Amino acid sequence: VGVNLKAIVTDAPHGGVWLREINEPVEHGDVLVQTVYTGVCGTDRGIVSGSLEFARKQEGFDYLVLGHECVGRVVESRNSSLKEGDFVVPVATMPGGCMNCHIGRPDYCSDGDFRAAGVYRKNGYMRSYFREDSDHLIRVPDPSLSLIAVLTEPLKNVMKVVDLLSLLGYRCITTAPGSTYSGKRALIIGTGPEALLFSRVFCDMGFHVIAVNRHDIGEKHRKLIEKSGAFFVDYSRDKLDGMEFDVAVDTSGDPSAVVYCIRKMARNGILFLFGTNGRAPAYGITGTDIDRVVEYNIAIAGSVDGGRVHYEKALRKLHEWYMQDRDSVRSLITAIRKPEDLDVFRFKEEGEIKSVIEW
Ligand code: DN4
Ligand code: ZN
Ligand code: ZN
Repeated sequence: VGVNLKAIVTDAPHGGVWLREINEPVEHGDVLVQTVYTGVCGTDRGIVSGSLEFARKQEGFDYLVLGHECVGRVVESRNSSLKEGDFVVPVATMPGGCMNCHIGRPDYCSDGDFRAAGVYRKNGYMRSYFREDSDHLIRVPDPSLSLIAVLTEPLKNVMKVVDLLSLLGYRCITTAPGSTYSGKRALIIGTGPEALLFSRVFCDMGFHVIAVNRHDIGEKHRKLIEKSGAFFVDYSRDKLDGMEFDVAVDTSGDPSAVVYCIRKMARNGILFLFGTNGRAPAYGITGTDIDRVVEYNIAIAGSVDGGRVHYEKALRKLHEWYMQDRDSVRSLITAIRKPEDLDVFRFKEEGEIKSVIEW
């Protein structure tokens, strides 16, 4: 038994992208969800271009349905906590058999046996309907958030880093008086969607935030960064001489940017590595850099994905932003497209922050 669906599929890990009818076998899950919005990000583009080598099809399928950033509407539910018409965000990473997966934290999977919707061994959400277990669905508290809730998945990565910041902060006193981050400095490398989300969350925490890129960015883009309370600096022109940072987040995956961060860290600073770019050129780290990391107690931590708790925190954060100023959070979504517009997977439009597909 199966049902015909419209879906955006790829031939992982080789790439390519097609909109086609699929005959989906009946999946497990107590909730049937109609897809409403899916977000497109660099991961989708990497899979489509064939450069994300870890992408894999779901077992038994000759395609991978794309899509991990999603908002859907419940059309049928056998679970009392979700009812028809509710908007939901699916938790895209599915646990395997290790202990971290058992406690619901597949983002810390210790043997690689997890599955990630739209990326790794599990069909994603870029299809008209999908069936899911209610434990993997988070209810959107207010229907007016249905569009911006598509930012929940990218924002949950930021919320995990915020948790890690407080964990690593236990090493010594790293906060300002009153246990706030007021006046502490944060450096964000990059100006893409993740960088903008990091900037805004860190501003909310009281940090003085500088987001950098190695070239100038458009006026509109810069205004958006400034609206969140952060500053933009083109660090190919202004090296930020004499400035040190308590926290830095790299969203570029570029070794030269990471070495730059190390050289910019203040004593007891924490550097998060978040961006990935296997194709970026090598860049040498020096003995002086290592001396600084040691002498200054600099913590360097990689962070990937997030747990259900971070999806929930992200949704609450989006709600808070929406209540403060609905236009500024809405302006992060720069294009709404149709499933037929497959070019969105091949090109990043000038000025794009987040492109969304409406189903
Ligand atoms: P993105 O829009 O590609 O962001 C990368 C940003 O870094 C862009 O603004 C780049 O600018 C900028 N950039 C590149 N090289 C440099 C450099 N040397 N100095 C300063 N800026 C630079 O992607 P995103 O915002 O969606 O995601 C950010 C990163 O996180 C990507 O590497 C993703 O693969 C990764 N990611 C990780 C997770 C996870 O760990 C989840 C989602 C994404 P320009 O080249 O566009 O001008 O779970
Ligand atoms: Zn993504
Ligand atoms: Zn695991």
